[in-house]
Amino acid sequence: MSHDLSPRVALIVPTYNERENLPRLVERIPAAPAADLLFVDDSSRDGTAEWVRELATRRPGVHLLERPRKMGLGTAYVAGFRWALDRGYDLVFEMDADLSHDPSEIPNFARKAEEGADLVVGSRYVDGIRIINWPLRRLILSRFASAYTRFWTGLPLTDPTSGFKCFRREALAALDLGRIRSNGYAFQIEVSYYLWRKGFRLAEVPIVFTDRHQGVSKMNPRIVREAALLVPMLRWR
Ligand SMILES: Nc1nc2c(ncn2[C@@H]2O[C@H](COP(=O)(O)OP(=O)(O)OP(=O)(O)O)[C@@H](O)[C@H]2O)c(=O)[nH]1
Ligand SMILES: [Mg+2]
Repeated sequence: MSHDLSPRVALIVPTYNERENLPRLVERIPAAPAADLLFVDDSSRDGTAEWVRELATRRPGVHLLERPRKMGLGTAYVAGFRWALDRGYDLVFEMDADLSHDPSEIPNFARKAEEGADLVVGSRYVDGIRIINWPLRRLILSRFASAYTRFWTGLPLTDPTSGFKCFRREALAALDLGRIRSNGYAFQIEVSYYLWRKGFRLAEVPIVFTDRHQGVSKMNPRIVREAALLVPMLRWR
Protein backbone atom coordinates (compact mmCIF):
# COMPACT_ATOMS: atom_id res chain seq x y z
CA MET A 1 0.00 0.00 0.00
CA SER A 2 1.23 3.49 -0.66
CA HIS A 3 2.07 5.14 2.61
CA ASP A 4 0.67 8.58 2.00
CA LEU A 5 -2.00 9.59 4.48
CA SER A 6 -4.99 8.91 2.32
CA PRO A 7 -5.24 5.47 0.75
CA ARG A 8 -7.56 5.19 -2.22
CA VAL A 9 -10.57 3.28 -1.02
CA ALA A 10 -13.25 1.40 -2.96
CA LEU A 11 -16.44 -0.04 -1.50
CA ILE A 12 -17.87 -2.90 -3.53
CA VAL A 13 -21.56 -3.50 -3.00
CA PRO A 14 -23.25 -6.36 -4.87
CA THR A 15 -26.93 -5.75 -5.46
CA TYR A 16 -29.88 -7.78 -6.52
CA ASN A 17 -33.20 -6.00 -6.02
CA GLU A 18 -31.96 -3.68 -3.27
CA ARG A 19 -33.45 -0.41 -4.49
CA GLU A 20 -35.28 0.29 -1.22
CA ASN A 21 -32.14 -0.13 0.85
CA LEU A 22 -29.76 2.02 -1.16
CA PRO A 23 -30.74 5.56 -0.08
CA ARG A 24 -30.14 4.78 3.59
CA LEU A 25 -27.00 2.81 2.81
CA VAL A 26 -25.41 5.66 0.90
CA GLU A 27 -26.47 8.18 3.53
CA ARG A 28 -24.65 6.22 6.21
CA ILE A 29 -21.31 5.98 4.44
CA PRO A 30 -18.90 8.13 6.44
CA ALA A 31 -16.96 10.97 4.83
CA ALA A 32 -13.65 9.57 6.01
CA PRO A 33 -11.91 7.60 4.69
CA ALA A 34 -13.06 9.05 1.36
CA ALA A 35 -14.25 6.12 -0.74
CA ASP A 36 -15.48 5.42 -4.23
CA LEU A 37 -18.50 3.19 -4.54
CA LEU A 38 -18.95 0.34 -6.96
CA PHE A 39 -22.33 -1.34 -7.25
CA VAL A 40 -22.31 -4.68 -9.04
CA ASP A 41 -25.89 -5.18 -10.13
CA ASP A 42 -27.27 -8.30 -11.75
CA SER A 43 -30.13 -6.77 -13.73
CA SER A 44 -32.32 -6.14 -10.71
CA ARG A 45 -35.95 -5.72 -11.68
CA ASP A 46 -36.77 -3.16 -9.01
CA GLY A 47 -34.92 -0.17 -10.45
CA THR A 48 -31.68 -0.61 -8.50
CA ALA A 49 -29.44 0.19 -11.47
CA GLU A 50 -31.52 3.22 -12.45
CA TRP A 51 -31.24 4.55 -8.92
CA VAL A 52 -27.46 4.11 -8.94
CA ARG A 53 -27.16 5.84 -12.32
CA GLU A 54 -29.15 8.76 -10.98
CA LEU A 55 -26.97 8.90 -7.85
CA ALA A 56 -23.85 8.96 -10.04
CA THR A 57 -25.04 12.19 -11.65
CA ARG A 58 -25.01 14.03 -8.33
CA ARG A 59 -22.31 12.25 -6.33
CA PRO A 60 -18.75 11.82 -7.58
CA GLY A 61 -17.03 8.45 -7.30
CA VAL A 62 -20.16 6.35 -7.83
CA HIS A 63 -19.83 3.51 -10.34
CA LEU A 64 -22.06 0.79 -11.67
CA LEU A 65 -21.12 -2.55 -13.13
CA GLU A 66 -24.12 -4.21 -14.74
CA ARG A 67 -24.37 -7.89 -15.51
CA PRO A 68 -27.02 -9.42 -17.72
CA ARG A 69 -28.59 -11.78 -15.19
CA LYS A 70 -28.35 -13.01 -11.61
CA MET A 71 -24.97 -14.72 -11.56
CA GLY A 72 -24.31 -15.05 -7.84
CA LEU A 73 -22.52 -13.18 -5.11
CA GLY A 74 -19.10 -14.74 -5.58
CA THR A 75 -18.75 -13.83 -9.24
CA ALA A 76 -20.13 -10.36 -8.50
CA TYR A 77 -17.29 -9.84 -6.03
CA VAL A 78 -14.69 -11.24 -8.41
CA ALA A 79 -15.88 -8.77 -11.07
CA GLY A 80 -15.68 -5.99 -8.49
CA PHE A 81 -12.19 -7.04 -7.37
CA ARG A 82 -10.94 -6.96 -10.95
CA TRP A 83 -12.46 -3.55 -11.44
CA ALA A 84 -10.78 -2.22 -8.27
CA LEU A 85 -7.38 -3.77 -9.06
CA ASP A 86 -7.43 -2.29 -12.57
CA ARG A 87 -7.99 1.13 -11.07
CA GLY A 88 -5.27 0.99 -8.45
CA TYR A 89 -7.26 1.20 -5.22
CA ASP A 90 -5.25 0.61 -2.03
CA LEU A 91 -8.10 -0.66 0.17
CA VAL A 92 -11.06 -2.59 -1.17
CA PHE A 93 -14.16 -3.26 0.91
CA GLU A 94 -16.92 -5.82 0.53
CA MET A 95 -20.26 -4.82 1.99
CA ASP A 96 -23.87 -6.00 1.68
CA ALA A 97 -26.48 -3.58 0.36
CA ASP A 98 -29.26 -4.62 2.72
CA LEU A 99 -28.04 -2.56 5.73
CA SER A 100 -27.03 -5.69 7.60
CA HIS A 101 -23.58 -4.14 7.58
CA ASP A 102 -23.34 -0.68 9.08
CA PRO A 103 -21.23 1.62 6.90
CA SER A 104 -20.37 3.73 9.93
CA GLU A 105 -18.03 0.91 10.96
CA ILE A 106 -15.86 1.34 7.86
CA PRO A 107 -13.23 3.48 9.64
CA ASN A 108 -12.57 0.64 12.13
CA PHE A 109 -11.55 -1.62 9.25
CA ALA A 110 -9.37 1.06 7.69
CA ARG A 111 -7.57 1.56 10.99
CA LYS A 112 -6.78 -2.15 11.28
CA ALA A 113 -5.46 -2.19 7.74
CA GLU A 114 -3.32 0.82 8.55
CA GLU A 115 -1.93 -1.11 11.52
CA GLY A 116 -0.75 -3.78 9.08
CA ALA A 117 -3.57 -6.25 8.46
CA ASP A 118 -3.85 -7.46 4.87
CA LEU A 119 -7.42 -8.67 5.29
CA VAL A 120 -9.77 -7.29 7.92
CA VAL A 121 -12.92 -9.32 8.55
CA GLY A 122 -15.91 -7.91 10.41
CA SER A 123 -16.98 -10.42 13.05
CA ARG A 124 -20.32 -10.81 14.79
CA TYR A 125 -18.72 -13.18 17.26
CA VAL A 126 -15.67 -11.58 18.85
CA ASP A 127 -16.39 -10.85 22.53
CA GLY A 128 -19.97 -12.09 22.44
CA ILE A 129 -22.68 -12.20 19.79
CA ARG A 130 -23.91 -9.04 18.12
CA ILE A 131 -26.83 -9.87 15.84
CA ILE A 132 -30.11 -8.01 15.74
CA ASN A 133 -33.36 -9.68 14.67
CA TRP A 134 -32.16 -12.98 13.35
CA PRO A 135 -34.34 -16.04 13.83
CA LEU A 136 -32.62 -18.57 16.08
CA ARG A 137 -32.16 -21.04 13.22
CA ARG A 138 -30.08 -18.52 11.25
CA LEU A 139 -27.87 -17.93 14.27
CA ILE A 140 -27.43 -21.64 14.81
CA LEU A 141 -26.56 -22.18 11.15
CA SER A 142 -24.03 -19.36 11.22
CA ARG A 143 -22.42 -20.58 14.43
CA PHE A 144 -22.30 -24.09 13.08
CA ALA A 145 -20.66 -22.84 9.87
CA SER A 146 -17.96 -21.11 11.95
CA ALA A 147 -17.21 -24.24 13.97
CA TYR A 148 -17.30 -26.45 10.88
CA THR A 149 -14.86 -24.17 9.06
CA ARG A 150 -12.50 -24.06 12.01
CA PHE A 151 -12.63 -27.83 12.36
CA TRP A 152 -11.79 -28.59 8.73
CA THR A 153 -9.42 -25.76 7.90
CA GLY A 154 -8.01 -24.25 11.10
CA LEU A 155 -8.74 -20.81 9.66
CA PRO A 156 -8.32 -18.45 12.63
CA LEU A 157 -11.51 -16.42 12.20
CA THR A 158 -14.48 -16.33 14.59
CA ASP A 159 -16.90 -15.42 11.76
CA PRO A 160 -15.58 -16.90 8.51
CA THR A 161 -18.80 -16.42 6.50
CA SER A 162 -18.93 -12.69 7.18
CA GLY A 163 -19.24 -10.55 4.06
CA PHE A 164 -18.07 -7.28 5.61
CA LYS A 165 -14.39 -7.20 4.75
CA CYS A 166 -11.51 -4.98 3.79
CA PHE A 167 -8.62 -6.12 1.61
CA ARG A 168 -5.34 -4.44 1.20
CA ARG A 169 -4.53 -4.23 -2.49
CA GLU A 170 -1.53 -6.57 -2.28
CA ALA A 171 -3.67 -9.31 -0.80
CA LEU A 172 -6.35 -8.97 -3.43
CA ALA A 173 -3.73 -9.01 -6.18
CA ALA A 174 -2.29 -12.26 -4.80
CA LEU A 175 -5.60 -14.10 -5.19
CA ASP A 176 -5.98 -16.30 -8.21
CA LEU A 177 -9.41 -14.92 -9.04
CA GLY A 178 -9.99 -17.34 -11.88
CA ARG A 179 -9.61 -20.24 -9.48
CA ILE A 180 -12.28 -19.26 -7.00
CA ARG A 181 -15.07 -21.72 -7.36
CA SER A 182 -17.75 -20.84 -4.87
CA ASN A 183 -20.50 -18.29 -5.08
CA GLY A 184 -22.34 -18.14 -1.74
CA TYR A 185 -21.09 -18.14 1.87
CA ALA A 186 -18.35 -20.49 0.77
CA PHE A 187 -16.89 -17.65 -1.24
CA GLN A 188 -16.09 -15.72 1.92
CA ILE A 189 -14.45 -18.75 3.49
CA GLU A 190 -12.51 -19.64 0.35
CA VAL A 191 -11.01 -16.18 -0.14
CA SER A 192 -9.97 -15.79 3.50
CA TYR A 193 -8.54 -19.29 3.54
CA TYR A 194 -6.32 -18.73 0.48
CA LEU A 195 -4.93 -15.49 1.87
CA TRP A 196 -4.26 -17.04 5.24
CA ARG A 197 -2.45 -19.98 3.64
CA LYS A 198 -0.38 -17.58 1.55
CA GLY A 199 0.82 -15.96 4.76
CA PHE A 200 -1.17 -12.73 4.65
CA ARG A 201 -2.10 -11.16 7.97
CA LEU A 202 -5.76 -11.56 8.95
CA ALA A 203 -7.42 -9.40 11.56
CA GLU A 204 -10.95 -9.10 12.91
CA VAL A 205 -12.99 -6.12 13.99
CA PRO A 206 -16.25 -6.46 15.92
CA ILE A 207 -19.36 -5.56 13.92
CA VAL A 208 -23.06 -5.38 14.70
CA PHE A 209 -25.13 -7.33 12.16
CA THR A 210 -28.76 -6.39 11.67
CA ASP A 211 -31.18 -8.54 9.70
CA ARG A 212 -32.48 -6.90 6.55
CA HIS A 213 -35.57 -4.70 6.98
CA GLN A 214 -36.38 -4.43 3.28
CA GLY A 215 -36.17 -6.73 0.33
CA VAL A 216 -35.80 -10.46 0.09
CA SER A 217 -33.01 -12.72 1.29
CA LYS A 218 -31.13 -14.59 -1.42
CA MET A 219 -29.98 -17.23 0.98
CA ASN A 220 -31.01 -20.78 -0.01
CA PRO A 221 -30.21 -24.44 0.71
CA ARG A 222 -27.95 -24.63 -2.33
CA ILE A 223 -25.66 -21.99 -0.81
CA VAL A 224 -25.45 -23.98 2.41
CA ARG A 225 -24.74 -27.20 0.51
CA GLU A 226 -22.01 -25.52 -1.48
CA ALA A 227 -20.22 -24.44 1.71
CA ALA A 228 -20.68 -27.82 3.39
CA LEU A 229 -19.01 -29.56 0.44
CA LEU A 230 -16.27 -27.05 -0.30
CA VAL A 231 -14.91 -26.44 3.19
CA PRO A 232 -13.59 -29.97 3.86
CA MET A 233 -11.83 -29.91 0.48
CA LEU A 234 -10.06 -26.60 0.92
CA ARG A 235 -6.99 -28.09 2.57
CA TRP A 236 -6.32 -30.19 -0.50
CA ARG A 237 -6.74 -27.44 -3.05
N1 LIG B 1 -24.92 -8.80 -7.97
C1 LIG B 1 -25.44 -9.75 -7.17
N2 LIG B 1 -25.67 -9.46 -5.86
C2 LIG B 1 -26.19 -10.43 -5.09
C3 LIG B 1 -26.52 -11.73 -5.57
N3 LIG B 1 -27.02 -12.46 -4.52
C4 LIG B 1 -27.01 -11.65 -3.45
N4 LIG B 1 -26.52 -10.42 -3.77
C5 LIG B 1 -26.31 -9.27 -2.89
O1 LIG B 1 -25.38 -9.67 -1.90
C6 LIG B 1 -25.69 -9.11 -0.63
C7 LIG B 1 -25.95 -10.23 0.37
O2 LIG B 1 -27.09 -10.96 -0.04
P1 LIG B 1 -28.31 -11.31 0.95
O3 LIG B 1 -29.49 -11.73 0.21
O4 LIG B 1 -28.48 -10.19 1.90
O5 LIG B 1 -27.74 -12.58 1.61
P2 LIG B 1 -27.39 -12.78 3.08
O6 LIG B 1 -27.00 -11.49 3.72
O7 LIG B 1 -26.44 -13.89 3.08
O8 LIG B 1 -28.75 -13.30 3.64
P3 LIG B 1 -29.84 -12.52 4.50
O9 LIG B 1 -29.48 -12.71 5.90
O10 LIG B 1 -31.09 -13.22 4.20
O11 LIG B 1 -29.85 -11.08 4.13
C8 LIG B 1 -26.88 -8.21 -0.88
O12 LIG B 1 -26.42 -6.90 -1.10
C9 LIG B 1 -27.51 -8.81 -2.13
O13 LIG B 1 -28.25 -7.87 -2.86
C10 LIG B 1 -26.27 -11.99 -6.96
O14 LIG B 1 -26.51 -13.08 -7.49
N5 LIG B 1 -25.73 -10.97 -7.69
MG1 LIG C 1 -28.21 -9.94 3.92
